[in-house]
Amino acid sequence: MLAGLNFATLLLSVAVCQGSRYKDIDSETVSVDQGSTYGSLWPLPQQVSLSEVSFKLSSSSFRVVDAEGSSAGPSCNILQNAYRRYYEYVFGNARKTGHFKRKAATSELSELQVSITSGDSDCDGYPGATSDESYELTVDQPYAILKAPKVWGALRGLETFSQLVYEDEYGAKSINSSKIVDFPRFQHRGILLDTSRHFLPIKVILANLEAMSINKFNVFHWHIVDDPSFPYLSRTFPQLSQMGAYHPYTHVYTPGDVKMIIEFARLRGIRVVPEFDTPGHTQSWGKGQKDLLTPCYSGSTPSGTFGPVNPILNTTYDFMNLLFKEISEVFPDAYVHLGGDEVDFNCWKSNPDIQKWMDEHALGKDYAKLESFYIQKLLGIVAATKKGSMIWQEVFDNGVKLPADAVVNVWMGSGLQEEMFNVTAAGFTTILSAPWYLDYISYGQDWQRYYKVEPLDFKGSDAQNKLVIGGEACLWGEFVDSTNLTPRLWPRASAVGERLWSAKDVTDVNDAYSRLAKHRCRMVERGIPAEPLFTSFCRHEYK
Ligand code: CP6
Repeated sequence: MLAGLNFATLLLSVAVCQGSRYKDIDSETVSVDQGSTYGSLWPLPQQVSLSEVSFKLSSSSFRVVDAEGSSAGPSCNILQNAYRRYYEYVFGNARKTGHFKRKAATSELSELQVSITSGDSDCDGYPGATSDESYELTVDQPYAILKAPKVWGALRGLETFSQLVYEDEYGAKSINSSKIVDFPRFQHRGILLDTSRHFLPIKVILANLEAMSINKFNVFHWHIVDDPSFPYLSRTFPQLSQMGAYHPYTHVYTPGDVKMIIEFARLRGIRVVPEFDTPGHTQSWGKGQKDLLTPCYSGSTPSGTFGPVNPILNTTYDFMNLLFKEISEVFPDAYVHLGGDEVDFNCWKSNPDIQKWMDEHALGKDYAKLESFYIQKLLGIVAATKKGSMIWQEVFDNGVKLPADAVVNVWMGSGLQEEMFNVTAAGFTTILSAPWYLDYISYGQDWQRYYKVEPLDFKGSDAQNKLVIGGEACLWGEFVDSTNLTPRLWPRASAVGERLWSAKDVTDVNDAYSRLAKHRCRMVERGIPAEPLFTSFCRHEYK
């Protein structure tokens, strides 16, 4: 069929169809790179002063070392690991042998000294909701100095240092004398990946954690299970993945896999917040756990299909108790995401036992109340494991009495400002996802749309603004797997990264374009297949 079609005609008709849309896209599209005074820095640090004075960096003499008096030493894995990583990134494609002098020449920078300035470096811990990521970087002779209260800031500063290094035509590395003072505008800067719609191999997850650290993201929101598959291998309930995963051995995350992902993330200052979404989005759970889901009825007989988690059975809560106890032990983060989104009430409506129970408990026909009853109990179960809860906005909207430390994840685009206002007026912390659904794709430079979002663009008080702790870019998994996930996410998520890290007034799209195009090439050089912004080339193309 297709072979018979004239391909040129096909293309032409597509172009004509979209004709009306071309104009406004073109006016949005920045096609001339006017250069940025800030080189390739991304996200832009809070304070940057760069001088014209430049130093050479030689792969044979340059070292990253612990400064004297640093509270982290050679036993700090996070730093030692990062020193090696960034040395490789800086000199990765430089000629290795004999080209440079062993001894540093006068115009050479010989060392980056890293100093952790607070008594406890946090080196042996996990990053958390209040971790300090600030740092100060001074590049001058005879050495550059990176100071940070905690290792987390040192990680961000090392990334910035590596972004200041540039290459001359002969491949020699240089860096300019500079002074940077930096800290994030928002504490919570997340990426949501969905491993249920498609299984994502460990390698893909790790590559994206690496890309996250390059973009100064610090939360991996792991939407690990959902309707289509249950890839989490539970020690307590192994039948969940045995029956519910796409494949019981090849498409699961074993305890060892999960450990590896958490450690890889920790070394990059990234929290791993798992989401076990209930009571909706749980079709795959039902395959391995009998009586967990509500049987749907057609008329007076069970139809053979199942709905959300059954909220009226004690066995449901026994199960959740054990599962969330395990989760609290497997995932070290102080928060677990409980979902609570998009619950379809039709099945509950059809089921006579649910009807009867609701009558007995004076809930009438209010299914949002039934959902709230369930979530309320689940919040208690999670609180008993000493964890905090994150939940999607519906849980707040339904009037559930939330613990004071609950985090409300706002994802619905309509009525967004009002929702942000209401959640913060009620005193809850919130993270914004609604404008950053990166699974939506369209023609042109949609990163600019994500870039232009201002999270505090609702009419709240200062106290309300403080409750907006950040945001998340979401890449839901229906249309992505290991073949296309990384280029679809990067550099589009980078736009969100700068919005969440940099100062509020960093909004110049032309300046951003120039820096982001270079930043994207840097990701490509580092082995991350980030897609192009527009017509361009990279000095070192993806191999
Ligand atoms: N899966 C889950 C999804 C979505 C949500 N939850 C979703 C809904 C609407 C859009 C994109 C994603 N795929 N579990 C909502 C939070 Cl447009």
